[in-house]
Amino acid sequence: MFFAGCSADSGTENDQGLKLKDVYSIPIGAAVAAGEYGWDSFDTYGDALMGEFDSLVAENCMKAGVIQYSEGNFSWTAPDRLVGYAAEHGMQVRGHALVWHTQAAGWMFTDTGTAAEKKEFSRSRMQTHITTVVNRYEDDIYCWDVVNEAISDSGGYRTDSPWYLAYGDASYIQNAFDYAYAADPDCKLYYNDYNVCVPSKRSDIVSMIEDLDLIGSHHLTGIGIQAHWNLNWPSIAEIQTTIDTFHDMGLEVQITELDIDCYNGSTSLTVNPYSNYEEALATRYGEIFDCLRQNAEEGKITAITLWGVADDHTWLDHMIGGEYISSVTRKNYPLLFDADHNKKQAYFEVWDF
Ligand code: 9MR
Repeated sequence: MFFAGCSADSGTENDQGLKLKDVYSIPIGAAVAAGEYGWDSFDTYGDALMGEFDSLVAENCMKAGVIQYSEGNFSWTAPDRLVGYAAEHGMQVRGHALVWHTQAAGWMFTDTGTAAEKKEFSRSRMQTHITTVVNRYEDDIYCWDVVNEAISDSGGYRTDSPWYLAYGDASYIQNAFDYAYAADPDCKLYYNDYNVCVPSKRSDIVSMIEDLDLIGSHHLTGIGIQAHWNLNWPSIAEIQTTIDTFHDMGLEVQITELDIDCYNGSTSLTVNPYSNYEEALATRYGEIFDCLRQNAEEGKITAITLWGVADDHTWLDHMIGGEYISSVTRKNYPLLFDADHNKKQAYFEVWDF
């Protein structure tokens, strides 16, 4: 069901008591923290704001190095809280992420032994990890980002990933999908990446899917387009080409980590006020959601997830010109709710069609 004709100008969505999740028939989600690292999205935002969404993904608490911080020791508290909240509020949950070079569990790798022993050391730990985590949330999680960011920005596989190094090749990707499928054959299994709208990286991802036969032999269901975008990039045409490329391969496509860097990748440390960006951000969200709505109607994308709820908690505050610097804070305004949890002009643009 699509609420064609909804308009923020007429206040339609407020009059009808509708929420963001009512804009389209596909789930609209947000990345949340469930207490890990001291931040709790549910307590911070409350049910009213969380109720704008009908899908959740863990910002950090389900990543390998966080959820299984040492061998055999799992940190279930935050992920259990997340899936519990979702169940209580009728929300879907995306799983993020089983195999990734960042926030990986260091103990899954070894420096000792022959190449074959190193590979087996990591392979068996990957299998146990995926089996344990996917099994536990079999009834709660409908899709997993099985492999995250395996392609390098400079071309080809990310060969400095600890997973690639442990295996000596990209076959860890095939294993990861096979183990996830074995643990829950009904789960949708995704490959997730950023910069997917860069033509060369997009075609590297296509090559990976074909070379590793991920669709035919390893249960790949879909592609997650992370969508860490900015006010100017990528073009709507490039977004459309990206969606079409994977849809034409027979894959599901989801927008998995949408946010907009108002500084457009600049390295300047100058903090500008939100008012500098309010209109441009609203226009940008408007054109992006016009595109995504069209693709949702055509069945080409099956979910949209924002990487956060409101501007008071965003990784982009520390992302300076492509580099994450935790010691530096440059306030950014990438989401649909402001730092005080009010709806931004961009929020209303999402409704304006
Ligand atoms: O938002 C996450 C941030 O809190 C973590 O410090 C960071 C660690 O690398 O990961 C961030 O989330 C990333 C996501 O898991 C994968 N795609 C890129 C996201 C932003 O870095």
